[in-house]
Amino acid sequence: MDITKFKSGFVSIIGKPNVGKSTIMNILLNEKLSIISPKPQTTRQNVKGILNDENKQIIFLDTPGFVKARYELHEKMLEYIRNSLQDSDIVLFVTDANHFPTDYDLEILKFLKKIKVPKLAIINKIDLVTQDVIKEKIEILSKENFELIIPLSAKEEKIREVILIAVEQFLPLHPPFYALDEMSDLPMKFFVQELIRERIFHNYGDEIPYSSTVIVEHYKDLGNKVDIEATIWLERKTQKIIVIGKNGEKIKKMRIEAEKEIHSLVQKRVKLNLWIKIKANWRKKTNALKEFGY
Ligand SMILES: Nc1nc2c(ncn2[C@@H]2O[C@H](COP(=O)(O)OP(=O)(O)OP(=O)(O)O)[C@@H](O)[C@H]2O)c(=O)[nH]1
Ligand SMILES: [Mg+2]
Repeated sequence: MDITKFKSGFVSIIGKPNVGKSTIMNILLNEKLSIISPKPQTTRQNVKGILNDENKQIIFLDTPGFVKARYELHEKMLEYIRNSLQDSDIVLFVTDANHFPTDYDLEILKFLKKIKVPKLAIINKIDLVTQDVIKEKIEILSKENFELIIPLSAKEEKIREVILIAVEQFLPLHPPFYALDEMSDLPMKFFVQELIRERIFHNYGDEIPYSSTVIVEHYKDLGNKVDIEATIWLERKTQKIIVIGKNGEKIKKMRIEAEKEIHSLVQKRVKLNLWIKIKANWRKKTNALKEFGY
């Protein structure tokens, strides 16, 4: 490693909900670090993912989708976005070819005008539109101050190289910020909590995913297996009945899926015990949000 030629920096991934920010970060890292779901507002906190090789270390920050703050939880989510931008060397603005430009896109673009670091735009989900539509979106974005505009589909694996080559051009010369074997600075409990939350997003409709949050109380590594105790916090008693389902079948299906996901992550047998508790209107309460780690 030639330290004088080493490049390292922070790359914030910013965009409205559901455009594929987390999907793209996972592809870049070759690892499922950030949870993904077809529903908007899946990511609620910044998820750091570190990419290491012989001549560079890129620290990606997946952020929550930009929303209008309707709950205190949303205020926190916006704070995560602002924090990520403070440290960033490069901004990766992600949008979708099938909806761009929405009001949220325009608001983010307005906000990004003030950010002085190099900005790259990704138009994701081009698999859902025609060539003409892609051209039209590129034209709109070319009026903004982006170094590069990259139309792509995260459904195609080869996009990894395309994005990495683009990012590397703007990465500053700097020694690595983190140990070269680190992938994230977040604890295992965080990833387990997120995988359970992901399964809630996939298994329940309406307000359940939004009214729920997960706390991992115990994560015991027993060598060849892990024992986990986690609580799903909901806002109302009626939601508890929905989450459990007839004869407990809904929650059982969800738990088994979560165990599978956690197994892929830790490569050990997983025993997951789930509890359900209620905290009325936790999304609007400062103390509850703090308690739940937001
Ligand atoms: N058709 C298509 N779907 C995609 C593409 N990229 C991502 N998706 C899907 O879009 C949905 C949202 O993806 P996420 O990665 O969770 O989006 P996000 O921007 O992180 O969303 P938030 O965390 O809610 O802000 C998922 O169902 C993905 O599988 C793409 O290129 N084409
Ligand atoms: Mg996300």
